[in-house]
Amino acid sequence: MGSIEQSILPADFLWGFATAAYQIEGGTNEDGRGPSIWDTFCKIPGKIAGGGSGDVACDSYHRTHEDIDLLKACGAQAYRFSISWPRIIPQGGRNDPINKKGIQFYQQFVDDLIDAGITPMVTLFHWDLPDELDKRYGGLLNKEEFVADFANYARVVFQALGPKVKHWITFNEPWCSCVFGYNTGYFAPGHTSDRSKSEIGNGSTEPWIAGHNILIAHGAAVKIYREEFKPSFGGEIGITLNGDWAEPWDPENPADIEACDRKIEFAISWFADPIYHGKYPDSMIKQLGDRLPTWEPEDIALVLGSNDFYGMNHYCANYIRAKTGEPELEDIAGNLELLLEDKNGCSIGPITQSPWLRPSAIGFRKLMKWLSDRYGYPKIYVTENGTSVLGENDMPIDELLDDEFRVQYFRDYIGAMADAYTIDRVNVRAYLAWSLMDNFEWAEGYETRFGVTYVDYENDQKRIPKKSAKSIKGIFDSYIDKVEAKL
Ligand code: PNW
Repeated sequence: MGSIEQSILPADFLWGFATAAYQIEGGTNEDGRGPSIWDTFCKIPGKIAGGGSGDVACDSYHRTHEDIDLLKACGAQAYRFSISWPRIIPQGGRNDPINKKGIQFYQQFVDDLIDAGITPMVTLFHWDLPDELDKRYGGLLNKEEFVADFANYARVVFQALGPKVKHWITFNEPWCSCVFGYNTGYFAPGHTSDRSKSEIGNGSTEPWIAGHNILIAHGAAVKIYREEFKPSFGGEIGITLNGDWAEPWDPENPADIEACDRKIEFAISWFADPIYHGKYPDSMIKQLGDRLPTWEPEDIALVLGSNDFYGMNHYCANYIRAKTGEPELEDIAGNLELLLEDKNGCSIGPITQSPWLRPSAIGFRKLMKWLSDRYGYPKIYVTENGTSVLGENDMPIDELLDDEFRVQYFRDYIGAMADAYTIDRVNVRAYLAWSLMDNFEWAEGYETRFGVTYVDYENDQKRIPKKSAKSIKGIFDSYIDKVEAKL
């Protein structure tokens, strides 16, 4: 590299690992927890690979100390986890009883994390909606009820954990909740227009309604936090959006190049434009017409400016090929195809266990720059980044633990992030690897592993760190600036 200076990350950069309640906790019937839409969804035959559910998962509900030990052994500074709404309010609603035991569980956990020197980052909603709210009024589809119930739940959690938790995430990946929950039916509650998969659902309208309501609920929770808690507790709050990078399938075709921006707009700007610009992207308005809800002045007032930081979940990149005909009614992507290979048959990245995930670290850097340009260089927290490994679940244990593929993924992605910070002036300040341990990978069940720690589901959920668990600290140490002020 000669005279080129090495990229760095700032001295106060915060890094660690992420998980989500339903994916790790288990204990679904314990201490008064109510069912979530995922408990119900997992009971429907054929929805989850291998017929699994989160009933036991990693049993983290009973092993918080083991999880904290893992974090310490990895040298982690932060831990992002989510709160199970049906543990806090088993039926979910604002007039329903609050479950003290649920609150105590998370209070104790936060205390234990802080005692261990680990900064908690809390997600309020990582998809496990109390089932009762879906049955009572249609869950995310009912604006008045859902917003009021989420706001109430958020206030209860801020009150319980507010003095100790300084980093809050309202919603995890609303795109997944809307598209997989209400268009393809791949996730709970499984709505889709495809009657062979579900008796209910309208994939051409419901995703847009659910997304609109999530944004308003996010805005309502942020207003409560800023008005009632932030003045005394400090702290910050934002939403976490998923989004992958897009490269043209044919770089010489202007339609494919244009479709790349449209792809990111349909995936990310759907939520980020209202938050940073107070409106939906023009490309979405054009394609969706009156199926995209319009903003009431009081609603957009809640949403605009509601991020203290941009929560970025990011995994991979795709090649994008524009479709030529009129968009289909059920289209959620922006009238384009997502492909893993370009025009010449070149793969965007190596194959993993997840059909949708092929790593491309340069795409991470490019997307951070794209977001920074569009949204005015916000503070970015990377709230998830990681990979599955092809065939990992079937490997002999020694081979599985030696997950060099995952280590290389982290080297490449963390390096790309340091380049984005150093060269592109992207204001990235935190990074949480997905995931601390193998866990319930939603519709893919337990067959796909994302952990830096192996979980032996056959043997009492025993945890064994993989090579990647031991490698991330060294990667960060090589980038994080040792000297604060060079000015
Ligand atoms: C995210 N896709 O989900 C979630 O936030 C995590 O709970 C999950 O375990 C992790 O990524 C790994 O999948 C996604 O199909 C699930 O494009 C599926 C997709 C994207 C993100």
